Amino acid sequence: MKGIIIRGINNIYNVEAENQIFECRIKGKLLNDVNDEYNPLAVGDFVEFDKTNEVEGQIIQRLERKNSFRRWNMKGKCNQTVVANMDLIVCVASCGSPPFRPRFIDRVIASCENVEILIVLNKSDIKLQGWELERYNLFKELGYETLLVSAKEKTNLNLLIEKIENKVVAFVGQSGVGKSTIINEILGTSQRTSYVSEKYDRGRHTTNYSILLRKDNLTIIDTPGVREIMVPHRSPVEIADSFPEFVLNKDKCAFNMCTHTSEPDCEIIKMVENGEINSDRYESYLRMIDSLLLQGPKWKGSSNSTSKARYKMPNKKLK
Ligand SMILES: Nc1nc2c(ncn2[C@@H]2O[C@H](COP(=O)(O)OP(=O)(O)O)[C@@H](O)[C@H]2O)c(=O)[nH]1
Ligand SMILES: [Mg+2]
Ligand SMILES: [Zn+2]
Repeated sequence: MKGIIIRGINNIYNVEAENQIFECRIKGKLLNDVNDEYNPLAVGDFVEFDKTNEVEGQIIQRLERKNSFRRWNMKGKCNQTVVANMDLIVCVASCGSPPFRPRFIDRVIASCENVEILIVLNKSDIKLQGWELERYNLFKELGYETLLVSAKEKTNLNLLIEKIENKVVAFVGQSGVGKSTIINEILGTSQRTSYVSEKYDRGRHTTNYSILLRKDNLTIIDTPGVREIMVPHRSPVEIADSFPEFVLNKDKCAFNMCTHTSEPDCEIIKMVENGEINSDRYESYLRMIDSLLLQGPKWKGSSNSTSKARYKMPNKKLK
């Protein structure tokens, strides 16, 4: 039988097939051809499984992925797929509590492989001001779709629904930004919410596994809140390509595969220096490149780098 993984906890996967949910395990210890990741299966994966009884099964194979959202797993020192096969990533951020963190959004964008992205800024009842507002507006100028909502005051949730109808969408973002609250509002579910203060309770999350939820023509995957996100193991050039303002100007760099870090005659560095490219975006990029170094030598032009998928440019044209 074929089905889709809607939840996975401790190697037990809930697989939806023929309007029914089967509790499945992987047949044997390993899944064929899948061994270079922290987890062989993620929510959104299509699998083939054998029914062992009316409600249980054994997973034999993971079917080909059309895309994925991955991050670097520090503990496992390898890439981890958070969600597979979505039509849209909804990156949720908040105006405050926790503070607006644009560099987190930059990293989410760089972790998407072949997926479109919608940036949702929640908690619009708290006002975004000054440089934070400018930095948020920059995403729009760069061509990203953005939407300001408040789950608490139910502002613009109808617009959000319009943008995600008839799609499989994954909500990702820092813990506490309001992912589960938004999802509960629009699906009428009752996922656990509330933000455990990072200061007092590091590492505890209210949502600690991904889950696919449906209602009518809405399909939403809620993902665990994370404090930090590290970009998956990719080449620096691929990460640079997740910055539209770099892509647009990189032809003028002296080097073909310029990483815009220390190469001579780099157009991007020049543009940062003369203020044509936002310096915080560039700093954010450099931090990602630094984090690749911490991941070890494997990424350096490595031939076993499996990621061939290209970053998807925003739809709108840059000014
Ligand atoms: N002020 C305000 N608080 C919100 C809003 N949406 C959610 N919250 C609160 O933010 C906290 C974290 O929400 P939660 O949905 O658990 O965040 P998640 O970790 O991203 O799933 C909860 O205490 C919510 O009540 C909003 O629009 N405005
Ligand atoms: Mg949550
Ligand atoms: Zn360059």
